[in-house]
Amino acid sequence: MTSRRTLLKAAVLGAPAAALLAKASAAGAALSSGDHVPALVIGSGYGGAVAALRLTQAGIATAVVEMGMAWNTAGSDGKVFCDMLNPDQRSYWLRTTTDQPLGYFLGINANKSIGRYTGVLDSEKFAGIRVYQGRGVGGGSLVNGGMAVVPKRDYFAQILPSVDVASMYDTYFPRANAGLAVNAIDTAWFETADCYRYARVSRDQAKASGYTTTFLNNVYDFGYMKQEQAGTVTRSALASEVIYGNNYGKRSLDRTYLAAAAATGRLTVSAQHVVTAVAPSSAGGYAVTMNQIDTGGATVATKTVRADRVFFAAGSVGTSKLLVAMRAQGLLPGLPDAVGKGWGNNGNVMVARANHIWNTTGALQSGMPAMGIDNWADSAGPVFAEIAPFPAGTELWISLYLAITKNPNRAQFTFNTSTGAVDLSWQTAQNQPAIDAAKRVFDRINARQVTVYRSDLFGVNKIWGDDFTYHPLGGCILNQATDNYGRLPGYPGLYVIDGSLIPGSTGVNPFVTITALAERNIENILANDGL
Ligand code: FAE
Repeated sequence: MTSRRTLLKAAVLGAPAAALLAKASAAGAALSSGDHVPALVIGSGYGGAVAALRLTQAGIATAVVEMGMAWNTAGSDGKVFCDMLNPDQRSYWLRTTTDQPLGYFLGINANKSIGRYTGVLDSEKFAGIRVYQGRGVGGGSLVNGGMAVVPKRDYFAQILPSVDVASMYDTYFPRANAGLAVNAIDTAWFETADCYRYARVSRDQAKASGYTTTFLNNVYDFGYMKQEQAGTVTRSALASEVIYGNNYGKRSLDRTYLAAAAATGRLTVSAQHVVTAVAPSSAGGYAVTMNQIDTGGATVATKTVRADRVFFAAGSVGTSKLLVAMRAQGLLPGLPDAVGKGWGNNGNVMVARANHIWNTTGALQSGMPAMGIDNWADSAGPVFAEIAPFPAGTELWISLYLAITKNPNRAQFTFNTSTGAVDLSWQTAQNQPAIDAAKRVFDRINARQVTVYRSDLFGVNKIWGDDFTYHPLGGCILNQATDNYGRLPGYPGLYVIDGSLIPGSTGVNPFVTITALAERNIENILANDGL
């Protein structure tokens, strides 16, 4: 259990550290061809940020390479990020129309034209699923809902049986929560705040239908949110800002782990650099090739640098794609068969219900969810459903949920020799177990409340948001594709340290688990690998 003291100890670094990160991410700080670095980290999400902090703290100069932008410069509207009601080019990664998770309203396509730009949210399309991912210095922390949930202990033991559970819960989960600056909501305030009316309505209906609910910790500063509700600061979570970034209030990784790494003076960040190849170098270590891109996605330079150690932290999809391609192309031919396998969507499925006219959910809704329905103990279909906002700025009587289920289906990444791309075998039909589990809960709530599903938000006459995920996990599973700490066998100095290590499911929102596992693994690597 995270103690209150741990939560209070959480360190959010202020303006000076943020300025140091901006300096470490400035164009002049980027890698040049021919550079030789002791440690190179591919990607700046949770795994990458933990690696960057612990390596730099250990005295090791570390180069982070991130394909997305640094997101530290305001646009012409004075804001770094756009909101969800007025998406512009900053919203999506290299698309000309938005691809909103809830892409329809009243059955009509609600997407908009945007300029093609290296925006902050990627909707990466595979044959049977769209995978949403953050792009930028801070990875998924820039776009996510901030929910910081520690998985259930017995479920964690099931999914990662080779990991010592006691040390995770005694040491690494608390360490992750502190590093992420996780905070708890003031539950008395929650009961009266207009912006959480939607959550109270869903909570009361869940309880009346026999379900248990639980408060969720978050990295969004709830103290700031209180001031937003009181009207004393500029609104962010209360101004429909979430999945395209938050201008205020959110303690994303660029304000926590990465800022702390920059404060050591040993960090450089090469933003807008896409790693395309990693191979052993004849000079020792590894040659890492990358394309520097402009904001239209065009390559402006190709660079190759040498690194003694390389940490793959490009996320479940990014790391798996890179490693599968390197194996197929003969650059890392000895990677194990398990690389590319065991990918899952954390059982994600979304659904919405239509409330009665007297059950208003509120025109003002916090973008940061603070409560979940916990029906995980139901062996016939475990469900942990976050009560999600629908921050449209107007009353819509909608109750929205992101259900996390125990979908056992998994998929595999493979290199497609004819296209040169890496495919993911997941089929939309593989998400049926997630629908079945969620349906048990929401059918009952609908029956007890005499309400119905909305079928106009995920398509035309489509109840379930079953063809996308926010929670890609797996593809390079701990103790299968790597050793028990993320070392890639046969390639000393190559490590995996992100969500690809987790076998497809955490039973809760995943970033605390990814962070804690990264903390555990980097500690062992620093202690044993002669760094
Ligand atoms: P991630 O954070 O995705 O970082 C990988 C980084 O690598 C990205 O910045 C990429 O741009 C970069 N990259 C990829 N390929 C390359 C390459 N070839 N070269 C250079 N850079 C590259 O990975 N989780 C929660 O726990 N709570 C939530 O409330 C929550 N809400 C979410 C809401 C949304 C809309 C989304 C999309 C996700 C949400 N998640 C949430 C999931 C969470 O953000 C995700 O599990 C983590 O970000 C994954 O962390 P990784 O370190 O694995």
